[in-house]
Amino acid sequence: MKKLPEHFIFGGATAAYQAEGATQEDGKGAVAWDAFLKEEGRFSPNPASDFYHQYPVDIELCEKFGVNGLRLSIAWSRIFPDGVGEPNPKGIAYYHDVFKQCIEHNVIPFVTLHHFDTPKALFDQGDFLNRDNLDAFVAYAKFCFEEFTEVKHWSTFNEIYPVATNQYLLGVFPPGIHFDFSKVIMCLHNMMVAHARTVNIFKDNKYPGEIGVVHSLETKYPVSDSPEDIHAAFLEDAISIRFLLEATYLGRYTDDLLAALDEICAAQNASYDFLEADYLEMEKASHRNDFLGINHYQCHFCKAYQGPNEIYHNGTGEKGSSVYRVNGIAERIYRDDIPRTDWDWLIYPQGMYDLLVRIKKDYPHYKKIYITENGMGYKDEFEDGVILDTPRIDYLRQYLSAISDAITDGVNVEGYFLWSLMDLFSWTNGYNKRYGLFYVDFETQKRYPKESAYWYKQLSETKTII
Ligand code: BGP
Repeated sequence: MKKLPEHFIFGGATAAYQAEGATQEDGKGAVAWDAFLKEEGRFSPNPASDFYHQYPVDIELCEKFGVNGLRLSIAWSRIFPDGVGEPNPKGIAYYHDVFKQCIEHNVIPFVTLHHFDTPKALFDQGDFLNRDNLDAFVAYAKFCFEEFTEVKHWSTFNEIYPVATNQYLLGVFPPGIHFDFSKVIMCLHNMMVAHARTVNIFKDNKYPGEIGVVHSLETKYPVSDSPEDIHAAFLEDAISIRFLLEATYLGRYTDDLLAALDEICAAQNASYDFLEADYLEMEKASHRNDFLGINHYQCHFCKAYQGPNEIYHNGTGEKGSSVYRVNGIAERIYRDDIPRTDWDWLIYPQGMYDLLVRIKKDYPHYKKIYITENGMGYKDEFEDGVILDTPRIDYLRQYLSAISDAITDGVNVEGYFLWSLMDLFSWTNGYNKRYGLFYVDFETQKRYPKESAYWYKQLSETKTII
């Protein structure tokens, strides 16, 4: 039987916009999602899991079920409704109380400053493509470090790669732009600069606690041994993983990486321009990250692809409907021997192990890793208050075993945050893709522990994966 370390964090993960609801309450400023979702007309971000009012219930459930860490984000527009200017006292008081309740219940808050929810006023000015908005983010971060001194674990950004690609490649996040690789690359770079500037301020001012960044890292493999497919996997890896790890841990991009970017730009008629001053800031930060947060759910098998760009995002759970083919980079291929969820996410825990071992090998000064998200989206069935989510338990068992193996092989992983603590709103999938340990009846907002919650509780108590 595999074990996890004695002082491991068995956390649950959430994000402000996906859990809180109350998007118009107590002076919260607008975010681009409000109008985007309204226009799409598929689903509403209210009331979501009503965490804005239900947090005492959720935090109590954490304590009861052995969840000793809660990953949550601050909604920037609750603190600064327009992103900059006068802070909103009600937003500040709200988060103080959330953190207080966490601490009283022995649940450590791990706080993300930005989880896909730039205030609309700044988003409309170009989000992170606009360099002025980097200043606004850094100022907001500094304000939080000085205000919320009870927080000791900070992440700057959640998932820079999905921000860039969902906004400017897939077009499934606002502003809904498709196939614009210049914007993708500049968004990745600029957010990494904002991260570096924030880390440097945190360290220069000696704020207490630790700081890192959360990256979504989906391991890439070639679908065959052909040199073309191996190169396709290399390119997919370069833009989605290596770019961010080099920015984080080297503070610059290697020649190999820049050559891959140039190849992608040539195929996609794109360009980029990185300022020399950015590298100074990034290099300074590259040895100051206290941890790397990894969100990892799936991996991809890549095949060389030349042809028209074609992406179809499966946002309904209709298995087999996903399409991903990007000219000059890769096509993603499903393999019959690898199971996948109804949303076509491949269940391949080896991808988690390979990723962890690679980080230790390629960036030996990484210090510490938290798995900040992992879990299984599933159409849970609710029968008389009982939710038998056996496939989810099986998924968790496999991925936690891969983490345990990586720890045995010398990777320093100190915690795991299951996505998600309770069922919540999924940006592009709405409410039928449930992830929670706790089932939420979105009508009544009542919580019900799933079978997986009991499984996770015994894991947290025994540190043994059964
Ligand atoms: C990550 C995000 C989360 C969450 C999760 C599950 O990318 O950080 O916000 O949504 O993925 O994704 P989805 O809701 O699309 O299934």
